[in-house]
Amino acid sequence: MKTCIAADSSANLAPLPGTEINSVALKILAGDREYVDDAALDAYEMIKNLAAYKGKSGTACPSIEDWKTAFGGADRVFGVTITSSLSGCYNAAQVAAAQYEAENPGAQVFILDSLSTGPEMQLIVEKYQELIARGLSFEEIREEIEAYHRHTHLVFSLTSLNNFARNGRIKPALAMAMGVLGICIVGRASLHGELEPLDKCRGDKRVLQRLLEGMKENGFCGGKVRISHSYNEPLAQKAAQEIRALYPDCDLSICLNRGLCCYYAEEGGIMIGFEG
Ligand code: X90
Repeated sequence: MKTCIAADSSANLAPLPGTEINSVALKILAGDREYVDDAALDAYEMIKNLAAYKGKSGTACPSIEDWKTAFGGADRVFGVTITSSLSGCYNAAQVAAAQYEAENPGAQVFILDSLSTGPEMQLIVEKYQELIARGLSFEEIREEIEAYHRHTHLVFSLTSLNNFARNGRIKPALAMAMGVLGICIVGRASLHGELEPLDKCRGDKRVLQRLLEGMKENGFCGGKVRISHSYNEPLAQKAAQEIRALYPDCDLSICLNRGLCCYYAEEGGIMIGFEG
């Protein structure tokens, strides 16, 4: 029996040869240019090009066909998507799941709406891997992942909300209030999977303090932590240091955002997924 995991590219997963994890690319669109968020994308080049580009830009979720391809002929598929409150990804994956099951009698597909993105999705994928390795049944994995998801959270700090506003994904007034250089917005993924601002902060020190407070408010007490950032390694390292100062044995890792998260989190943004 073949089992695979499918996650859209907002999970920032690097291609993992040999493991059955398929990344489903979102797209970033700017004028005639289309950036496919796959392993070949140079996200740094993309954000530099976009910063110089004056026209409209946007994003597009994967198609139903893209999802079906990512299911890769498996008998059991476990999927996870970016929040359905901000993207059509979950909807496309759900339709793909129903079609795939109808076309492949006996196949089973479960898709979790992460109500979040980035490193919180990474935690979900890692949990799927663990549950599959334990040899659990389809139903057991589904129940366990839903239970796990009730204890995973996401906090973030963003240097700009321009691309969110540009794409109608937040109220423009919120983005305008951020116009001041050097101010970051610290927020979290709400229970409904929306961007929930917590505070406006100036300077890394205050940003870190507020991120850690946000983690504690969501019950963090030394569980697993996954950090991703848009070309802000110093801030990611400082966050890791502060977390390890409190919890020396914390299972923590850092990675770069891929294209989709880089586009919305913009250069300097950082996201922290954690167990509460
Ligand atoms: O379908 C599409 O075109 C994709 C739309 C995605 C919009 C949200 C992207 C968020 C990227 C930014 C920081 C975290 C915000 C979390 C809110 C739940 C990451």
